[in-house]
Amino acid sequence: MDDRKLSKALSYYLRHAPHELGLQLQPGGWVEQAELLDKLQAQGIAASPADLQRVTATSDKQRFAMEGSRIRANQGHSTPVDLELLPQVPPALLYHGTPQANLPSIFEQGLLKGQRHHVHLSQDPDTAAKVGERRGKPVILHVHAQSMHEQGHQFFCSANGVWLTERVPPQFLQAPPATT
Ligand code: HQG
Repeated sequence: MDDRKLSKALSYYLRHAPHELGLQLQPGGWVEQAELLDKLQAQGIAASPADLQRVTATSDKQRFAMEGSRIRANQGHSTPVDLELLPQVPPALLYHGTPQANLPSIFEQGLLKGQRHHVHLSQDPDTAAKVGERRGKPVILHVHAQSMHEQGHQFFCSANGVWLTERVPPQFLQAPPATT
């Protein structure tokens, strides 16, 4: 299996469907690498410890982390798991890239987490643009994270530098000036 396919399989099983492999995530989202490899094998996915290590080391977004004999997805889960993140003070501004078509709903409801555990926010506009591009030409929203924090909203930062919060109400969002 090539690295991209293995990375996708890891994202799927470690973030969304560990039960489909018969895996139970430990606190922090960790699983034993050996157990994961055995269970992947049982699904017809042949991967070696070296494959796991390479995919973890080369993931463009540092999706996975290894610690001792264990591996986890750093963020992006939809399956219930306690990632043991500690609340942190966010930077004044964070960014979120999303297709234009989502804006009316976003400015009505705010940014919602959907299936994920949190709304995902980026530290810089370029990263937000890359996230938004997955779904079409993105608009980069400014999120007034410091004001949110001052008003009691909690922020977390994942091991791979994604800022996470429960919800962003519309009053903390700002769209860029229209350029036509
Ligand atoms: C939008 C990737 C309408 C939101 C990336 C986004 C990220 C609303 C979509 C990570 C809305 C959700 C997360 C509202 C939010 N009305 N649309 N009220 N609130 N939306 O994929 O942030 O490749 O769940 O703008 O790098 O795009 O998986 O979230 O367009 O870190 O490792 O609803 O996924 O990482 O989409 O991306 P997603 P996201 P991985």
